Amino acid sequence: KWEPLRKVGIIGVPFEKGQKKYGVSVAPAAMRAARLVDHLKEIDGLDVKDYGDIETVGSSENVNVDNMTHLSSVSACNKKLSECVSRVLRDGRIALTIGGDHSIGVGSVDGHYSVNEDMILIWVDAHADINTNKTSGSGSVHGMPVALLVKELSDYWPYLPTMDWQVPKFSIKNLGYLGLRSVDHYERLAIEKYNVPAFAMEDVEEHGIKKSIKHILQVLDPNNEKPIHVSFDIDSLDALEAPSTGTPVRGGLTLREAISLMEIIHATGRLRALDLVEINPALGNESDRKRTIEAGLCVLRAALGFSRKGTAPRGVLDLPVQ
Ligand code: Z70
Ligand code: MN
Ligand code: MN
Repeated sequence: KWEPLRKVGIIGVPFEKGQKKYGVSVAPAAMRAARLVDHLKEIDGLDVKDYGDIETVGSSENVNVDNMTHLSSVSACNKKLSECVSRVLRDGRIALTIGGDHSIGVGSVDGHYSVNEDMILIWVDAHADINTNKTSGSGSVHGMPVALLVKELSDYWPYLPTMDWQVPKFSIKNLGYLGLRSVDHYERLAIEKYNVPAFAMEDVEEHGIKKSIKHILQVLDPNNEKPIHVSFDIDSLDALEAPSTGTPVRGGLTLREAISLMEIIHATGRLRALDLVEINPALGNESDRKRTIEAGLCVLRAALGFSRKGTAPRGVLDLPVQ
């Protein structure tokens, strides 16, 4: 019943105020300079449209919420991103959001939820990003997007000025994790309290990547009927695969595992939104930067239908004769 959607819309989000290091905001430009659009157009039958970058500068009010840095900037950027993701989806395209730090998951998922209320969310990350401002050790909003999104945690937040546009409606019952290996104590408590299917690296180790993602999909959507949103933090990959990121963690997914994961997601035919976040081209040397961007491109291409075994030319039955 579901056929992969062969149209994609790219949204760049040059935003980095959800964390403290300079450079994540350069990633959309770095990905485009690495010929992101051309690489995607090379995928058989894929129609690619670049919607450009979200405007991330602009006056932001000075709101003060305890242990939550740059909230008004985060809010303003995400509001615009949410509207843009909704527009891309209404145009009949997969929404591909290139961050930026992971605080932009708020706008991306919010925009997707507005169009597809039955969506499920796969958070691929070394981290769970489900802190509130009470539980966060850093005050950085990129560690909080999941907690901002899910309705079950809305009572655990104070009133957040500038965030009135975002009413958490997404249920934590539609969330799954993959790749975890750096989870804070209260994040673990939240995962257990709500029984979130969470495949940490030790689970990937035990079951393998294919069974891990298939299990998550089976739990969240046993009838194979729901649109899928994948929010992919590049730090889910091992630090050797993707060194140019703000919080590299050793012992992560190999690029092959991530490609395999994305091939399975693609094969469902239900991928409707994909975020790629936390690539920081300003960190590491030239080789690190190149490797990280290439890894990101490989992950995107696999999600959007590139086949490692190759594809024969469409409608052609024989080799050309002399
Ligand atoms: C920690 C926090 C985080 C990424 C770090 C870390 C969160 N749990 N996410 N790097 N990508 O500060 O809340
Ligand atoms: Mn993250
Ligand atoms: Mn992370």
